[in-house]
Amino acid sequence: AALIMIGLGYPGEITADPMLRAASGLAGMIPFIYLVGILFTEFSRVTKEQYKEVQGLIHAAKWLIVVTWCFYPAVYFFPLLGWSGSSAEVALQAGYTIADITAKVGLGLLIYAIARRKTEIENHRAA
Ligand SMILES: *C/C=C(C)/C=C/C=C(C)/C=C/C1=C(C)CCCC1(C)C
Repeated sequence: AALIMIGLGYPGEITADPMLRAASGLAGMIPFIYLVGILFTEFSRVTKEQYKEVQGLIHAAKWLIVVTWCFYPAVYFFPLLGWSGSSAEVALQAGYTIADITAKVGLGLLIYAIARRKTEIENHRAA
């Protein structure tokens, strides 16, 4: 679904035609909504199977993914609001960069925190 989402969004990203951008972006929204739905249900299901001490962190990871992923289509649709030229391009690239840093670095730190917490719990139980 992620590959299909990127594949559908790509033609709109490299065109100057606003109609193609809109159609391509809307088509990409279909697998996106499917993915976010899966993320939500699966995260909620597996969170219950984890130690109580890490459930809050996993919950935070779920929300970080959902919120940061919504940045991408929002930024993608920027140029369709009638904004054009170099400032629109800079806004677009800045938007994607902020989304990338938050989604990747933020999620990486949360995963690290979850792994540490679980290791602490398991070491404590083994001792
Ligand atoms: C680290 C990179 C991440 C998390 C990238 C996520 C990208 C998306 C969620 C992209 C979504 C798009 C749509 C929903 C519509 C079509 C255009 C895209 C590909 C920007």
